[in-house]
Amino acid sequence: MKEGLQALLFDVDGTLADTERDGHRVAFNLAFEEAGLDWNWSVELYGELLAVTGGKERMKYYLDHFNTEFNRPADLDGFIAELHKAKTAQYTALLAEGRIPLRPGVARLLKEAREKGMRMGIATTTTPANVQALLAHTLGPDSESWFEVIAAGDVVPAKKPAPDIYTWAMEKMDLTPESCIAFEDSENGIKSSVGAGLRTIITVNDYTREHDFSDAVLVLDNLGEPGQEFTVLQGNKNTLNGAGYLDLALVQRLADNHPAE
Ligand code: XBP
Ligand code: MG
Repeated sequence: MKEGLQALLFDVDGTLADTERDGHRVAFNLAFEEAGLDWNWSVELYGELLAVTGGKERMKYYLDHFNTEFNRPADLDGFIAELHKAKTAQYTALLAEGRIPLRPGVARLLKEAREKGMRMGIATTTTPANVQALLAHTLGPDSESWFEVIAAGDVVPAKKPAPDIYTWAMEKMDLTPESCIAFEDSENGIKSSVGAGLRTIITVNDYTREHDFSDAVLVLDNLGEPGQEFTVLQGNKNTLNGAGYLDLALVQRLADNHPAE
């Protein structure tokens, strides 16, 4: 029997909120300053560093490719781990100040899915504390419970673009790719979700607008709101029936029209 759509799986950074340029990047620079390091990641450099997912992995990539002169401590992994803890503290403080809002349509779609009993999960490369802080400070203290699974950070050996985090989330939810659809923002993200067999809806941001989303079911500038329509960047407009924002009915139509392979 063909399974209908049972669950929505969400990426976090760039998808739920536009967190990278004014959130994570700022937090990294504050942690570097706090540690007395002369490292400073500009908006442009950070765009290059985003090729690597995971903050710890991104700092190592930075040293290997952009700061080879740095006099590395003997325990480099330990040094990076400590720096990353400080960065996470800085980032969650930024979220607590309400500096990073959810993207258009995200709260609306999450609330509709919850009201209509659509199961939800999160599959992200970021640190669990960051997800908890984003949800708490944008949707309220109980919003973490809206998601059956928060698959985040180091819970899997290989981060995106590997499919591991999505596969892990579906295993925990006892779901197959045929009954899920993923929401992503980047090339690393869609490689991961499609690699796990998932149909994927993309909302781009300034860092990812030019990425390759040829495997996406639909590419939008954002999920849209009534009166604040989305722009379709890629996808079959017939399925959209003139819709201007993504609601659950449209997600289900997209899933029905694009059977999982
Ligand atoms: C985005 C990432 C994360 C964040 C930084 O994750 O790659 O590494 O940039 O967060 P996603 P951490 O798009 O999968 O949500 O420093 O906690 O890794
Ligand atoms: Mg992302």
